[in-house]
Amino acid sequence: MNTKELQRASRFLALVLRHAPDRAGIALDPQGWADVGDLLAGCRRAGHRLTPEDLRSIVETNEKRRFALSPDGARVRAQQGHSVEVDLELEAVDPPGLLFHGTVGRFLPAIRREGLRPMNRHHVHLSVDRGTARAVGARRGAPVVLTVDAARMHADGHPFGVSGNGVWLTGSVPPGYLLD
Ligand code: HQG
Repeated sequence: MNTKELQRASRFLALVLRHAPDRAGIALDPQGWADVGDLLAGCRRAGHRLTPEDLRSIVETNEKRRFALSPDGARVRAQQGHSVEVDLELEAVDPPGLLFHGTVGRFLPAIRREGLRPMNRHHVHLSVDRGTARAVGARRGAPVVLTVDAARMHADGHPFGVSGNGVWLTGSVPPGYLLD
């Protein structure tokens, strides 16, 4: 596959492994893993002629490390960002004192009122640095970076997890923990 085909295949994999496994005619296990053989067959049926080496290359070169292969290479899953029900079995971990969330101005009134909600995903996504949060917000327009008092949230009993690709995840952020 050339670079362009790999990029298209990578986008298709994100769709299948996070949101719509039926688009490749496969099912995910409860932890979000897909059998590599089934997935590649499903990709072929959908017009993406991926070899196992193409898949490995996508997993290894993806700029956000969106996907992970199981240690034996037999299964693959998205590291975060799901809308389908999966249990990523994230360990509860102590977050850094502050975490950041990138959004856009038009969402601020609702965010100030309700706090950050996971919307279509399973978790609110938070970043350790402002730059990453700014880039996340910039997907939608002029970015606005919100600062989350993660230390106080954690002390108050809100669990946090961190995905294999370094995205901090929590169920929701009540408005009182937004510092800006
Ligand atoms: C906003 C990408 C109104 C929230 C990125 C965001 C990230 C509210 C949008 C990952 C709200 C949800 C996740 C409220 C939150 N009222 N709007 N109460 N609470 N929002 O895409 O964080 O490329 O589900 O600010 O890099 O933008 O997919 O979340 O704007 O890591 O790998 O509702 O997706 O990674 O949007 O992005 P999303 P996100 P990938």
